[in-house]
Amino acid sequence: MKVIELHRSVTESNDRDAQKLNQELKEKGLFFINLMSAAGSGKTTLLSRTITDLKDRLKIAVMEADIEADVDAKRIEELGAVSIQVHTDGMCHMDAGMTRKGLEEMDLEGIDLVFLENIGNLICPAEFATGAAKNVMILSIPEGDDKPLKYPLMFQTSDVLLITKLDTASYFSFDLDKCIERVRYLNPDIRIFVVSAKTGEGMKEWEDWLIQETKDWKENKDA
Ligand SMILES: Nc1nc2c(ncn2[C@@H]2O[C@H](COP(=O)(O)OP(=O)(O)OP(=O)(O)O)[C@@H](O)[C@H]2O)c(=O)[nH]1
Ligand SMILES: [Mg+2]
Repeated sequence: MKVIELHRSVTESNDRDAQKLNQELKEKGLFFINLMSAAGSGKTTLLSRTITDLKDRLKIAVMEADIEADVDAKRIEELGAVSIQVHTDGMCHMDAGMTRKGLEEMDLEGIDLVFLENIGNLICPAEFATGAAKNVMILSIPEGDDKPLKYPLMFQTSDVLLITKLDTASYFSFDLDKCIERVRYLNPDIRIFVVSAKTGEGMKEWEDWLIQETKDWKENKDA
């Protein structure tokens, strides 16, 4: 398992670095998604299920960012997918320069889609662009339907929201309609999928979206 130590990028503008990386990835036709959520909301579980379900349709690689450990990258590697573990020197987010370094260390030959599993929290990752084509976030049902009120920037900077752990809905007083209304107030254009990575419910819609977006990104690579 490859583990890379990264340090804060010292550059004038993270936004500019992110834009440059985004453009380069477009030229290569490599679709790159920044996956964000609170710790333990189910990022690695969702990625594992997605990789397994799509193994005959998309070649997926994962960059696992954590402050310590390599357990998540090992979980992905066990599925036979390309993965790398990066450590962020104690920082609670990835920036564009760090992301670029991580990507450079990965063997991306033949890969269609790369996920960055960002550090688990709903605050810092939302403040730093990574160069990703799409920002995707997870809110799991046990976290509560009030999270859009408390962490609005995360919901505003995401292109897609996955409401997960649907199989646990009967144990929590999570008002799905109210939650979606709060999210749409912050971000009317956000795409929402309601899923369970455990039972597979709703996963097909999310996976169809991924297949289509990866294809569109590739086809527009010279645009
Ligand atoms: N019931 C249920 N449990 C889930 C689901 N998805 C994830 N979990 C559980 O939630 C816990 C955390 O899942 P992870 O995938 O490790 O979460 P994570 O967001 O990657 O965690 P960090 O990387 O530590 O931030 C595990 O016990 C999973 O089994 C789901 O859809 N339903
Ligand atoms: Mg994880």
